[in-house]
Amino acid sequence: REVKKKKIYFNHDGGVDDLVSLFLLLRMDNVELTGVSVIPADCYLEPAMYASRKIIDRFGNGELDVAESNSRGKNPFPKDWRMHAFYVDALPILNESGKIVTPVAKKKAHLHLIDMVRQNEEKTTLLFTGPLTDLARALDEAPEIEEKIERLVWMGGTFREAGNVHEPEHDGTAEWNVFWDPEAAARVWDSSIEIDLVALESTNQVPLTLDVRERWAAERKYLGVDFLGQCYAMVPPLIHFSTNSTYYLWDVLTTAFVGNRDLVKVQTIKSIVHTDGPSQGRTVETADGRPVNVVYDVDRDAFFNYMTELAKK
Ligand code: AGV
Ligand code: CA
Repeated sequence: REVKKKKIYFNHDGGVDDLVSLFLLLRMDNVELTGVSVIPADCYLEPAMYASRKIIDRFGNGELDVAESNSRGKNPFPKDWRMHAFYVDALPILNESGKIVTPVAKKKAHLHLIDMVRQNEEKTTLLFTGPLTDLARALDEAPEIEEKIERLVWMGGTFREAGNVHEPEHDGTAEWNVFWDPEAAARVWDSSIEIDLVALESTNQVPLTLDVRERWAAERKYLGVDFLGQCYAMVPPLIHFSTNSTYYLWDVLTTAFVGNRDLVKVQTIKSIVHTDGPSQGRTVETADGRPVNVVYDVDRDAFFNYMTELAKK
């Protein structure tokens, strides 16, 4: 029996978990990817574009193109993190064929997004795992697409005191995807789009740990599981305590939520986005703020089973 497929447009920023998310989306039989675009936030654009196109070549069915973003942020990501896209792009699994077939889209990401939303009769779900700049620009350019957006599912923000930005002139209360372009997040908050949020605290139950790595190593005879293991070999796991470089499955949880909402529990929080000063990029709960649906609890084992089973298919 045919399952009804959700139409998903995916905009990501080339991190290890962004690229793993692309792979998993291609494996979901209840999802139809209508478009993919890459924003050079937590990555460099060229290797992230190559890696995305190679992942689609290897694991997709050859109908997609990938759009480049020309968006620029306010606060650049640390270089060490942006380098990760080079490592994924260089994986032998993605370079076996020696060529890239999936084309680069003619239009830039925000215009590509507008086209894909307009083109589809059905409403599109937007999945964003980097900053919201391309969506903010799309809404400015074509505000009428709002009605054709089913919802936005975003990895971004935190409602706790401690964020993950540790930079000069900042107070540490922001999450990076908001901090890169706080005004873009504020622009999207101003829209009437339904927002599902995987915030920083939503991912506390899904750090990268050694037992997870061992599981992927043990099952590496499956090409897709080997790919997960290779990707997560590039980033530091949680061992004794969490540091600023410890890796969580931030974007993969967000992507899994699109495929299977039963993995998590959500609660609605009203909030605003700080756009200036030492708290720029902070999302704060406020009585008269705009509602967002925030993931507050994850079935950790079900989540890891879900992503690993998808990888085996
Ligand atoms: O803040 C989480 C976001 C997610 O979209 N990114 C990484 C995920 O793709 C930024 C980030 C925070 N801490 C990081 C990050 C780290 N230790 N390494 C790389 N990126
Ligand atoms: Ca990301």
